[in-house]
Amino acid sequence: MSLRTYAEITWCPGCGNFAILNVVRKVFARLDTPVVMVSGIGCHAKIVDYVNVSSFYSIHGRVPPAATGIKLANPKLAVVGFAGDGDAYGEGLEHLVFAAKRNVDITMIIHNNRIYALTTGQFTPTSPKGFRGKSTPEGSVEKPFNPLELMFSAGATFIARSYSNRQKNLEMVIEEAIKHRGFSFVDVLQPCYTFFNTYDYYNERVYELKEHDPYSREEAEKRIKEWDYNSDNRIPIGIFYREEKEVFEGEEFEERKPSKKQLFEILEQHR
Ligand SMILES: Cc1ncc(C[n+]2csc(CCOP(=O)(O)OP(=O)(O)O)c2C)c(N)n1
Ligand code: SF4
Repeated sequence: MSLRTYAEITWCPGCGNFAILNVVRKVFARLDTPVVMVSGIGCHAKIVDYVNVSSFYSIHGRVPPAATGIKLANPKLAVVGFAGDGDAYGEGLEHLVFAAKRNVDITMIIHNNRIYALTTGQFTPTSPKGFRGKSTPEGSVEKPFNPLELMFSAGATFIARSYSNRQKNLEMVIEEAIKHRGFSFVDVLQPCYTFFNTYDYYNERVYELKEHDPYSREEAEKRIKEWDYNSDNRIPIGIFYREEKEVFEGEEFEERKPSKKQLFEILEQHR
């Protein structure tokens, strides 16, 4: 099952999004669970047009609430959100933080090209200091934040980073993230060939985590802090942290959820 669609792919040649698409199709084809994709707005978001599964094109920064709604309405679905770094870490940061805090069972895959690409290259919260783009022609004066550190504090129960140019690692990470019960977060280093070509930079520095215990909070914190998205340190990829914890849509939520009959009565009252 290739999961291809008739839509013409309009990403630039060399874009890191092609590898993410390739991996996502492979992983989805193996899943036992029906899957729904939810996207934000940007180059990354076009991915929903290229995979033949149910999908919802949401609005800029609002992938987590849209995905949460879908999951609560039908907990049997695997709900996978695709967002850009501008989308998830800029426009809609609070939604990402609260989805992690609630530990709702959705997966968020961030196409982190470290710019707003569709709008031709403005700086985002993960652009390095000194980044020159349309909105910072003389170089950004701000230092980036580390999204993994943020997700760790917010309560995400699965935290990973991968690189679009390491497809085997990306495949393993995305599959594990979807299978994890709870909020899964995957930051994918995805070079934008046109506006911020970081291939050489990552190829020199990226390495895979080995002999790392993702169930240890201390270990995870240490590895997460190894690269701050600004320094020239080596860049670990893989699963940094995982934890088994009660999910938002668990027993307590089920007890309070109105039945279908009650929902129809409420709708009737508001006719
Ligand atoms: C609420 C809102 N603000 C701004 C825009 C304009 N806009 C469209 S795409 C985009 C950039 C998206 O960047 P990112 O989320 O990083 O995704 P990428 O294009 O890099 O994949 C912006 C700012 C919008 N569509 N909606
Ligand atoms: S502008 Fe950048 S992120 Fe967008 S399709 Fe082109 S290479 Fe990819």
